Amino acid sequence: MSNRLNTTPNDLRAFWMPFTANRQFKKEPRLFVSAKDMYYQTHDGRQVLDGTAGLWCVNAGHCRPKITEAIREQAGELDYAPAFQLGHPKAFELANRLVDIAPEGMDHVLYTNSGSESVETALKVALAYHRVKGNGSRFRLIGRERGYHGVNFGGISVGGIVSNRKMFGTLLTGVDHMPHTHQPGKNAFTRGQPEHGGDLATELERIVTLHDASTIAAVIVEPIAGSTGVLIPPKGYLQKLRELCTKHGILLIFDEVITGFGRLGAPFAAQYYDVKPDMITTAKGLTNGVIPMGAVFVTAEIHDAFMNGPEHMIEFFHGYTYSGNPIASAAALATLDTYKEEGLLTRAAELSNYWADALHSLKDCPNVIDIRNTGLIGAIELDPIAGEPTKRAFTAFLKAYEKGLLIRTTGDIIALSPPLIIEKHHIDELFEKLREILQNNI
Ligand code: PXG
Repeated sequence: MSNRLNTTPNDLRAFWMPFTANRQFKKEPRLFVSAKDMYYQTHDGRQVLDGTAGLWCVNAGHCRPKITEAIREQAGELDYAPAFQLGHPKAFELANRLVDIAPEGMDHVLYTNSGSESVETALKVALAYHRVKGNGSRFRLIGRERGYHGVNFGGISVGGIVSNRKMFGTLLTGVDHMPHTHQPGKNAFTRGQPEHGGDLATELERIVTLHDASTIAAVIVEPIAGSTGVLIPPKGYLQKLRELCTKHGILLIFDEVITGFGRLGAPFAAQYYDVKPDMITTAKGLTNGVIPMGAVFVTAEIHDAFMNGPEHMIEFFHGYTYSGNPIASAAALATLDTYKEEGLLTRAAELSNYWADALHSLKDCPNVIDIRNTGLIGAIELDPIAGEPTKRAFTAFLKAYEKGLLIRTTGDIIALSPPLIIEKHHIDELFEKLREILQNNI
């Protein structure tokens, strides 16, 4: 007898949803059916202000005509081209356009389909780079507690979120972690970079002393840790990491999957903080979240190290069926055009003071224990309900959705990252709604 679910088209059971409380959701579904600019429309006909740019990705706002049109046209002109040993013009054009806005020296791009794949790609490039340079003993990868680098095995190994790791066996070997930099006791309610914690970068020196630099390939960090609740780097922290990596011949990878493409008011966090990594991983805002695509930026030095041996030989044994997919490339080109035409890669810098004022005005709401911000990112940390961690923030999420506001929560932290087209009146609307929710003693 078949054990198939007796499904009808609107039955919700078959789809096992990602990072979702499936049973709660399916009792009270929340579906978006359309979107335009700053707003979603729900299945029950309500407008919801997008306070999170989807999942940190819709930087230019929703259903932007240029991007929609580029996808439509590309689908009718060249739908797919093999990615290995063949190409198509837009993938090359896009790589050049990306290199143009990247920090100086980031001269080459490898394509992926997601942030998780960008991370795996960067970690593999790091290991292979040392090997082609004759330093094959550099096999260790260093991440950080509370780091999020996607959900594949490399990413969860260097990542520092216990629930994303504990179910999945031994993970990658040869991985170590630096401590995270979140010190709410010392830094609560800081605007921008916290004063305390820059010295935590010297923990890398301790790890180097333990393992020896000759065994370490790369350090990977998010310049701002997003998924674990918006942890802004303390003053001097990233500079110190750079200094130590250079001193010990270790590659520094910035995972900019959320900070890339204008979130902080510069194209990349590397530019915003004026610290140059050896690789940058990206996805999300690359195509405005519309088509899955990621990119890994590497320096000429890394790229050139592989360009040896007979010319008919593949230099790097890695890549995806959809690397540089034509429709994704067209979407990304149109996204970059939109960012450029509307000044979106630097717009967060213009709005960040207004944003910070509105955000920090919630300081007096009940149960708010910290507020932090940079660019168009904000976080409100709530005091967890005793014995019921995450519940207070999840309640805020549900109430916000009812009130027509999309927020994101992680643990008991509310994270905000609106589309970069946000106007001041949207900022007012967002924080008025949030104040009403928080004042109600959730
Ligand atoms: N690195 C970083 C720094 C990320 O933030 C990934 C890698 C993985 O990307 P993909 O495309 O494989 O999902 C991410 C993803 C949130 C949230 O609300 C953050 C992410 C994804 C979904 C939700 O904090 N970041």
